[in-house]
Amino acid sequence: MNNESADVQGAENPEKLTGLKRGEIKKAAAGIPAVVSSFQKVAKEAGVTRGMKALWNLNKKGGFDCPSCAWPDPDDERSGIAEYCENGARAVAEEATAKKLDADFFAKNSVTDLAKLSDYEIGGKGRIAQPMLLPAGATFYQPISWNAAFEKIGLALNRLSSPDEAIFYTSGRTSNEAAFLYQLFVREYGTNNLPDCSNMCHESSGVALGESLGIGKGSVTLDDFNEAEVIIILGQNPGTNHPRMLTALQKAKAKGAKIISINPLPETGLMGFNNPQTVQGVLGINPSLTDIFLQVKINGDMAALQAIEILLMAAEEKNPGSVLNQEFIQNNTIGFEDFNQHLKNKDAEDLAKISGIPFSLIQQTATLLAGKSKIIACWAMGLTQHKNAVDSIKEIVNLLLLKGSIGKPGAGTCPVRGHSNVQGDRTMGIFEKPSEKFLTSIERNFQFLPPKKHGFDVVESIKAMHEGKAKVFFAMGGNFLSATPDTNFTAEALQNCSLTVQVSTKLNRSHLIHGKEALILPCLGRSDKDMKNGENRFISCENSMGVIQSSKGILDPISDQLLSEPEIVCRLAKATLGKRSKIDWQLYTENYDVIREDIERTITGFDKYNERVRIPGGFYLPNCNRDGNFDTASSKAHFNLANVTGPDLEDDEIIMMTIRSHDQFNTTIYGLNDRYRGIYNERRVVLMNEQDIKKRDLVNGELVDLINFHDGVERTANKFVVIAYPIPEDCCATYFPETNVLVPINSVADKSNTPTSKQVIIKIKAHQPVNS
Ligand SMILES: Nc1nc2c(c(=O)[nH]1)N[C@H]1C(S)=C(S)[C@@H](COP(=O)(O)OP(=O)(O)OC[C@H]3O[C@@H](n4cnc5c(=O)[nH]c(N)nc54)[C@H](O)[C@@H]3O)O[C@H]1N2
Ligand SMILES: Nc1nc2c(c(=O)[nH]1)N[C@H]1C(S)=C(S)[C@@H](COP(=O)(O)OP(=O)(O)OC[C@H]3O[C@@H](n4cnc5c(=O)[nH]c(N)nc54)[C@H](O)[C@@H]3O)O[C@H]1N2
Ligand SMILES: [Mo]
Repeated sequence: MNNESADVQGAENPEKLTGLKRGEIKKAAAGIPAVVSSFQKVAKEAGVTRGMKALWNLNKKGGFDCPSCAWPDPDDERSGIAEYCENGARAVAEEATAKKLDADFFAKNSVTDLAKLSDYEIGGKGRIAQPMLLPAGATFYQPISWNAAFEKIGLALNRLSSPDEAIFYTSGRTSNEAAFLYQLFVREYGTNNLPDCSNMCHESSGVALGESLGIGKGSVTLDDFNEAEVIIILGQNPGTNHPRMLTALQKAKAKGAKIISINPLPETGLMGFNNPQTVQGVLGINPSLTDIFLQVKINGDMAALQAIEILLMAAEEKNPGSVLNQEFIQNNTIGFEDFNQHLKNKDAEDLAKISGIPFSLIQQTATLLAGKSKIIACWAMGLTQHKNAVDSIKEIVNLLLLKGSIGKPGAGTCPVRGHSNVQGDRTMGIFEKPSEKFLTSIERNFQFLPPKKHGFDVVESIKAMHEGKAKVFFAMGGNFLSATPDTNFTAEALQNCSLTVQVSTKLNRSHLIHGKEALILPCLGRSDKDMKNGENRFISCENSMGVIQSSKGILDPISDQLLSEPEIVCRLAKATLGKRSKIDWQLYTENYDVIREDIERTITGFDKYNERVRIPGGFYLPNCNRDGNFDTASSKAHFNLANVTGPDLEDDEIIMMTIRSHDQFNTTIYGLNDRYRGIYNERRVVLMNEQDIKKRDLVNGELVDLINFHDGVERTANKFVVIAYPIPEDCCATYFPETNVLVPINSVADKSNTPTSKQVIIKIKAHQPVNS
């Protein structure tokens, strides 16, 4: 597995520790320290004036959409003072940084030297300022003109024996306009190889919701939070990853909603929140958010949900009509009787035990839910990145269906998306398995025959490159090497390619672990002005709740050699397809309205796109569930029958979840602290239960090695510090991407093929220094 030449994890000595300091686990998120911390970060990176200008326009109507997460802005309040959070400000600081990497920088720093740095150090280098080429065999990137770069890619693509030998990845920050053009180019070129970060993120939600409810997106709007009676939050850490959600939760609570949190960790934001925008928050008066905390074992969610459902069904039987919404079930669902029978064969107490949650708390939860009818369920990566993720999410749907909690105000599904436009990219057709309907629409509107054969998703792409079946890798954003599983295997896959191309804002490890030749194409970010013919152009995005709104950058780009993503796609298309193309790519680069007109013609829900996107606050896309309809084959919602399954752990095995610290955005590491969890200055840590530490004859603070053994391959991540933490037994947590080396390429979720990043079976042993 080891490839000597690749420093795939960073640092000559990837096991370099930075010096752990421990503090208290915080009782409440945000508050004044968060505001101070965000201002400091922005001022340091971008300078005071540039930084404040960016913050002032963040998430403001007419301003730019926060690049950090996909949580929506309040429909009514998206004006006046900007709505932003500490981590949104940090994401902006990263992008608005005044540090630029030009030809000089690359002439001084070889690829090998840069690869020795940690991800934190690489991320701190700055924005890429001009297109760069790494010629075959070279160790230094060299400047290249945009024309020469496009010509090189076009040649490489046209030289392949089939378009299916190329892979076109997308991360989730790409605008609707860029994404639509990108998939159009890729399909006219002739392949559906369009993997995206969704494959590693909410794919399981899309599959589960599509099959159960007929639409792969969530049904709630932000207003529903104001009417909800109960909000269940599973496998999500909003205090860090969607901080603005805490404001919505706080408002909901003020209106009487109860909050149930299901998580192996007592996450600070869910426990309490000092809203910096309220007087109480400033005074540090901490209203607890969670009413019932169910500290589930990793992947114990389905067991917990089924136990709750059994109790609800039993209560209904005792007192018919008092607990379940029989009318809803009768009129809108199929499979209820089978579901009822299925659960009758199970025992709630046994299930509670499997889930790790005391039965009394399961009973308390069922009692609460029995009397309520407006329930919202929110979830994120703690649910989607498991082998049985699709079934677990369908179990959430089962619960909502029992209560008739879909398609009415104050109730519904809320998969909380990650990247700020990951949902929009899918709507635009970034998908390796496009529907017939979508392809027909492309054919009708653009007079070419798009390929029908499904393409590769992320995991399939890695395997295809590894086997030599795919040879050119093109990434529209992201950091493929570090975000994907099985880092060493993925490194070999990328190194097998004849050409790897990264369209990027900032330097990352995917620029350093590369194909025979490699290109970096620097693009404008969300906060940058996109000037054309004297006009600053806007693009548009879709948030987690299906609202399309415009986003216009306000900062002067750090270099005049950056291109917008739509422009990059158009020039790539021209260089590759030339006269073969049926499309006027030049026109798109001149005027983004033309792109939006073509989106409107091709994709449902975008009527009067150009007009409505200019309305402050944007517009909602249609959502069948929201209207009480289910676009399944039967036109009904489906109950799903699943059985709790889990890995049988050997005595010395433990389940590891790979999570985000407070100081990172995915593979971009802002800092070395995880303030809310009381962990400072170190990322190579493993959070363990006291009993599990004892059982292995280890002690708090000891150095350990982590080992995974899957498919006959040993994967190791060495030198981590043990942290005793309130996490259930047989479970441990580490940070992503440091432990992606341990996530087996073949360990994926059923149906969605998502890597099981929250369910990695490992052994933990006292650290063995190399050469000893
Ligand atoms: N600041 C910041 N914001 C971000 C990101 C970031 O990296 N930094 N990333 C963005 C992206 S792309 C995404 S997808 C989202 C991710 O947002 P989250 O999903 O909140 O991110 P994770 O850190 O992966 O957290 C997973 C949570 O699930 C819990 N968990 C793990 N396994 C289980 C389980 O089996 N059951 C249950 N019930 N819980 C479990 C963990 O304890 C943790 O609280 O955030 C987005 N926003
Ligand atoms: N073990 C483990 N692995 C995981 C996860 C996990 O929880 N555990 N989470 C998964 C999830 S949910 C996701 S979404 C993926 C994330 O996977 P990716 O989206 O591939 O990774 P990011 O770290 O978000 O990408 C960061 C890079 O994007 C580039 N970038 C930033 N903004 C822009 C822009 O506007 N345009 C362009 N072109 N480039 C830009 C910068 O160069 C930056 O270095 O990781 C997945 N991997
Ligand atoms: Mo994500």
